[in-house]
Amino acid sequence: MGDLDGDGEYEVVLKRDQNGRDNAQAGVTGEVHLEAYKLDGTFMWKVNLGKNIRAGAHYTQFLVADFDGDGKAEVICKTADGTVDGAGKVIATPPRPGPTPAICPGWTGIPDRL
Ligand SMILES: [Ca+2]
Ligand SMILES: [Ca+2]
Repeated sequence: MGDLDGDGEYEVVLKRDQNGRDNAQAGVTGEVHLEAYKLDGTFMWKVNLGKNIRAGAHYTQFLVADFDGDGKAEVICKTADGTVDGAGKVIATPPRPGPTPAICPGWTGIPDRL
């Protein structure tokens, strides 16, 4: 949780994944999404981390906090080639290698890769 838009009320950021599997289990997993909602349930944005981020309970740790002190929370997470931002744009494209950390202004859902 964090105040993503700086209005003084918390929003919720949650991870939603499909067919998650631990590394001990072989096979392809589904997509991993980070989604932001107002406390009244209003949808704000979704980041689709793409097929190169493995789904499972042990993956995709993320942080929500006001890291730059401007009163609006950012979201930090891992991205990879094929990650789609909250505006529907692919932000991580080949040949940039592998998983890369990104920071996302919480009110936009549009991460910048670090
Ligand atoms: Ca807020
Ligand atoms: Ca901030």
